[in-house]
Amino acid sequence: MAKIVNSWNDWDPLKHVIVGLCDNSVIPPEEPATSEKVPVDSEMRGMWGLRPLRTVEVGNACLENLVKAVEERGVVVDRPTPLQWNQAIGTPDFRNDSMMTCMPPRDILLTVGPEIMASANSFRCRYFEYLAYWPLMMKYFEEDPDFIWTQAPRPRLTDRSYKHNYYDEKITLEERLVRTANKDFVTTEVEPMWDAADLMRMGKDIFIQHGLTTNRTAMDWFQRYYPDYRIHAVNFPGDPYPIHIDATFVPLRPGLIINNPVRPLPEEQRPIFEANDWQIVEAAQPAHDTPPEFCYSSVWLSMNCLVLDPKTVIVEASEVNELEQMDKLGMNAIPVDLRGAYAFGGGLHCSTADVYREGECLDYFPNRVPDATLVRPEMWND
Ligand code: DAV
Repeated sequence: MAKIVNSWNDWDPLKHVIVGLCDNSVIPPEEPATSEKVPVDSEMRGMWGLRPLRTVEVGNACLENLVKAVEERGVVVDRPTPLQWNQAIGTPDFRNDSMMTCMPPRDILLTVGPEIMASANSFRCRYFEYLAYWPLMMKYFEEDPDFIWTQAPRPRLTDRSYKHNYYDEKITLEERLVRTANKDFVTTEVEPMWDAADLMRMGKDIFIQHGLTTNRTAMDWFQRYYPDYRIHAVNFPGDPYPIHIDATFVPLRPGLIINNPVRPLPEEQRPIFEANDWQIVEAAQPAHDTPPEFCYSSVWLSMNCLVLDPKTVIVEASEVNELEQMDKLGMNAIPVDLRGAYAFGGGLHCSTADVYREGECLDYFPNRVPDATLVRPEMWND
């Protein structure tokens, strides 16, 4: 019996990873959670159905580039088993005309040490996405006696889980930013809802972005589920569509984070980083002015990199500014052409989910200071 699953952060040496697949991917129909997130000026507004086959082929070819790049460096790669995502689904609480994809595994699978947990996504179209990973989970379960296979409490996703009329065609960007700053998001607090890509794992500390896809109740749930870890809530008021932390606040190695310059971490949330010698530097400007066709992520996928070890990082090949910045920061940057996969839900980090990184659970924040980000501060008063 072998040790298959182990990962405590995003930078320890990567040995085993899941890379998504674009097969049968669908642009999902509007639903309460998603009508709020497709930017008003996006060509994807009001459009749904199977993605054009040519784009699926290009996306998969890009993912093959990534598979090849990591395999050449000794990383074992697993792939999900896609479902026929254009099927309609139903539960006792809702019906939806289709599912979505299994391309960004990072949104679905959360690895914490020997545990992989399937998420509690707020999008109805993603309710059954975890099934694409179940064959792999069963394999890890058979091979690794210490693997902990978990499913977070399943949200009901009734209409009560969303604010209605949250989205209004006439709302200006400024008004949207005011909402974000006030932490006024489409999801309500009637149950825990979260995407795994909203969590940044740092050993004993887990930082969670409060935004459109992850609510405060989820953070409270995490603090009770992981009583030995410190759960922190962060938010980024400069982002009009805050979804996932990995194009906003990205650790490269112990002590170094790149932060999206238009989505800076608010001052009052910085002391925990400053007291522990974590440097927060502005990420380089994206090389592109617009996202590629049929893509609902922002141009900031430029910083959505995959760290292979504290000295080595994979960066998208066309992101020349980010490649140059990595070099300046002392990282050996490997370019991989992945832009053709962006439309399926993200960049290099999104496209993957950790199975095994060397290393153990360390405390990267040993200096305790008053910390406005703690979800349950009373648990950590020394
Ligand atoms: O900037 O659009 C994309 C993150 C996808 N996991 C953005 C966030």
